[in-house]
Amino acid sequence: MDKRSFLQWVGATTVAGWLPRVKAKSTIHPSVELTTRPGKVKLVGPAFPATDVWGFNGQVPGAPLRIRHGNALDVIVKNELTVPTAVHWHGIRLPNAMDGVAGLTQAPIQPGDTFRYQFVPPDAGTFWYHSHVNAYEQIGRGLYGPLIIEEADPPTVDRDLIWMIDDWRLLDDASISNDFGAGHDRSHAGRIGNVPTVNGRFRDLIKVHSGERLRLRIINASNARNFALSFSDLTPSVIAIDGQAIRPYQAQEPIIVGASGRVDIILDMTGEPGSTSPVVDSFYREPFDLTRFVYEKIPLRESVLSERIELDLPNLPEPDLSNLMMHDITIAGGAMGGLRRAKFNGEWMGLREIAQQGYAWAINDVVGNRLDMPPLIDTKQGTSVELTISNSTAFPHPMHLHGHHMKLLSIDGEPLPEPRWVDSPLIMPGQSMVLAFVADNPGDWLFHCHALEHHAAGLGALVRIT
Ligand SMILES: [Cu+2]
Repeated sequence: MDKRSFLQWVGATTVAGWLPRVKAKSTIHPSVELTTRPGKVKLVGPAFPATDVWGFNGQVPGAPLRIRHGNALDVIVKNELTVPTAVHWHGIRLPNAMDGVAGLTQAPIQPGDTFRYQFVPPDAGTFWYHSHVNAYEQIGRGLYGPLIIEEADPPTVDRDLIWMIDDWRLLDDASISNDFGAGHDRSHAGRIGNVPTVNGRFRDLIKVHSGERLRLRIINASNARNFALSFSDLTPSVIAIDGQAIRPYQAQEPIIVGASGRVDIILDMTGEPGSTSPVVDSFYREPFDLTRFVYEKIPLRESVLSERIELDLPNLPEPDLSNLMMHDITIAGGAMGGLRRAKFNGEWMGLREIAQQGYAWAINDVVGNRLDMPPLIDTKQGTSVELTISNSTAFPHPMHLHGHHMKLLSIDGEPLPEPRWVDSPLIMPGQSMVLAFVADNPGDWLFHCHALEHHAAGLGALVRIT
C-alpha cells in the first residue's frame, strides 16, 4: 500500500481536538521515571484499531520533559521491554557517559534493569530523547519524546506547542509493518512510511484562534522521512534551528526539517474565524496535508501581537577559524551511488560483498559497521575542527554529531551570511557543507546519518576527543 492510497482511504476520518497543551511554567521534579514498555496508541483515528507501539511509559510521544535552563535533568529509565535499550538525549552537549549510545558510552539497559541519567543541559532550546539501541526498530516503534530546556527569557506567546512529527509504516489494520531494517530501506531512502503523524495522531485538527501567537517546536522523530513544511498563507518566523536560537527570519520557502532535526517557529494566526488552513509537506514528489489548523469562531484578538520574538543567541565555544584542524569527509554508497569498493573491518571489499553483509554506505571509504572501529577523527580537547562534508550519494543524509553543535559556515562554497549552529544538518545529494566546532567535550562520540537505516547500513563513524 503506498502513501497516497492510505491517505485517501483514511482521509475522511479525522480526530478533532486532541492537542497536548504544555504549560509555559516549568515543573521541576527531583527525578523522573521513564519506563520503556509496550503500549497501544490510536494513531489513525477511531475507524482503526489502536497500534501496538513501544513507548516511554507506553506513550507516543513520551511525556515532554521540561526543565528550566540551568537545572539538572535527572531521569531513571526502567526497561520493561523484552530487549535491551538505552536513551540518547539528542542535541544535548552532555558528559559522554550520559550520551546513551549502548556499546559505546554505556552498557545496554537489560530487560528489568534501570539506568539513571543525570546532567545539566548547557543550552536552552528544543531537543528530544530517543532509544539508541537498534534505533531503526525502537524509534520506529515509538521510543522517543520531547526534551525542552526553557529559556530564561522566552518570547511572549499564547501557546508554546510541541509537534513531534513522525512517519509510520502501517499495514491495513493499522499495525506496524515488521520489516524493520529491510534491504531496500538500508540502501535507498531509509524507512519511509505511509502514515505521517503529529504527536502520534494522523491528520489531527489543531484548534486555533484568530490573532493567536503560537510557538511551534517542531521535532522530526521519523526514521528517515524529511519534511518541507508550508503553512498556507501564514508566514512563520524561524527562531531556532536544532535547538539553538538564530536571529529570527520570515520563512518565504517551505521549512526543511530533516530526520532528527528541530525547528522552532513563531506563527501569528491571521486566518478568518471559522476557516481552516492546512500544513503541507512538500519534501518528496507528492505533497500532502500533514495537519490542519481550524480557527474557532471567536477571535482571540483583533490584531496580532507586536512583542519581540528574539531569543538570546546561543553561547557556544567559537571555533578558531585561523587555526583549524581540517577534515574532508565524503559520504558514498547506496543505490545509484557509484561506490565500487570500501574498507570493511579494515579490508578492502567490493560493494557486492559489502551488500551481502547488509551494508551499503561508507564515510571516506570506510563502512561504519562497528562501534570499536578506529576513529574517523582523533583530536585533543580544545581543538577547533573544520569538517567539509560532501554527499556523493543519490540520497539526503541528516548527519548528526553527538555531544557538540557545529557552526554551519557554507553550503556548496557559498558562505552563509549568518552562520548558525546545528547538530543534525541535512546534506542533500551532491551537496557539500563546511562546518566548524570546538572539540571541547572529551570522549568517543558518534557521527552518523540519522536516516536510521543508513546508520545501520554503515553510515557512521567515531570522533575521539582526548
Ligand atoms: Cu543517510
